[in-house]
Amino acid sequence: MSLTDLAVVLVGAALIAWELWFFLGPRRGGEAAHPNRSGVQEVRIVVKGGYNPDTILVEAGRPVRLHFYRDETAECSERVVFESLNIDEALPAFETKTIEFIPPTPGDYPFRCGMSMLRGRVVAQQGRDSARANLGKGHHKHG
Ligand SMILES: [Cu+2]
Repeated sequence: MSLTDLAVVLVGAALIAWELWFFLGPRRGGEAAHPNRSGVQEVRIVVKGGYNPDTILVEAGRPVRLHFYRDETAECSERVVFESLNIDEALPAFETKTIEFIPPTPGDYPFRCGMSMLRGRVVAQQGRDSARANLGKGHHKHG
């Protein structure tokens, strides 16, 4: 094996590692919704060339209230669609649109813009403790 071959192999391995981190890593992150006094799990999401945060951790079977603030006029983000929940709503520019639903079962509830270019998801988990436990498993706490 020549030195060039070795370099190619090493670069390839690094790329694979990065891809694994990129696609699997962020899954463990996300922002946990904070339940208000009546137990509604609320999160504010800023829409600007994407969704921030784009991963929201909630407890399944409890109401979720997402406040989408669209901080741009770009056409791309003018609708938000939760296909699995039959939600398709307009997001007026520089306004907050509140979307409320109850994720019936644990699992992923993806959302996207009208053209599927911007993406995010609500991750519903069983019980609030598991949502919290999961939060701690981000990249900062390895080893
Ligand atoms: Cu779009």
